Amino acid sequence: MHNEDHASIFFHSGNKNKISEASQALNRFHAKVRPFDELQQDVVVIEPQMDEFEAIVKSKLNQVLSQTNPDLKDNWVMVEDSGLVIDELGGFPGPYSSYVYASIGVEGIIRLMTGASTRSARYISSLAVWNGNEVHQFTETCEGKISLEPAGENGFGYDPIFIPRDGDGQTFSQMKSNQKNEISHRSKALYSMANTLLLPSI
Ligand code: ITT
Repeated sequence: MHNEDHASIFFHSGNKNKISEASQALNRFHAKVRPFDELQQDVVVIEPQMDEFEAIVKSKLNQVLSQTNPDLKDNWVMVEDSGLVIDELGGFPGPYSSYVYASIGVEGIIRLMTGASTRSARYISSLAVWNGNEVHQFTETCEGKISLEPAGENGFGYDPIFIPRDGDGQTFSQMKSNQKNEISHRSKALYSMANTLLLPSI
């Protein structure tokens, strides 16, 4: 059978990095992640301004499902909401990570952290998936700290300033993508899903 005929997990996200990380993470479970755009291109998601990742991601999934026209057959639909939570900044940027990254960037965060008494932080990934019957949600974190200055070229977003606790002292941007994927918040949420649900497999 041709690959395209197998059931897939269609991931709706405007962030290509998220889609490739998810695809890489679920490879070992023989599940195929494809951009939702391959199914339908005119779905518009307005990210609600809420404090809870779980509530945001639920809204995102409902918006996608209510606009989905093609028959999903055995395919699944997934969305994710993630962000960086910095203790010294009272949890900022949290659910506003995407907006804050676009406005002040990693340099802005480093400036805000000048003189900080603690640099502890965590990434959070919350995902919601429709498996044809019901919605399941998974949320995981990746503990770490904010570096003193940006370092590395890989990854995306806040990766140049995030040093995961379970790594070797390098920022996510200094690591190879498979090193990040072993311990990241996103992979952990995806692994929780894979260990709980029987994924559509290739
Ligand atoms: P979609 O909502 O369309 O999926 P997005 O990039 O806007 O794409 P979010 O609203 O979930 O996604 O915002 C998450 C932001 O948090 C993201 O843009 C990054 O700035 C940051 N972020 C999340 N996970 C990250 C990671 O693994 N590495 C670096 N930055 C991350």
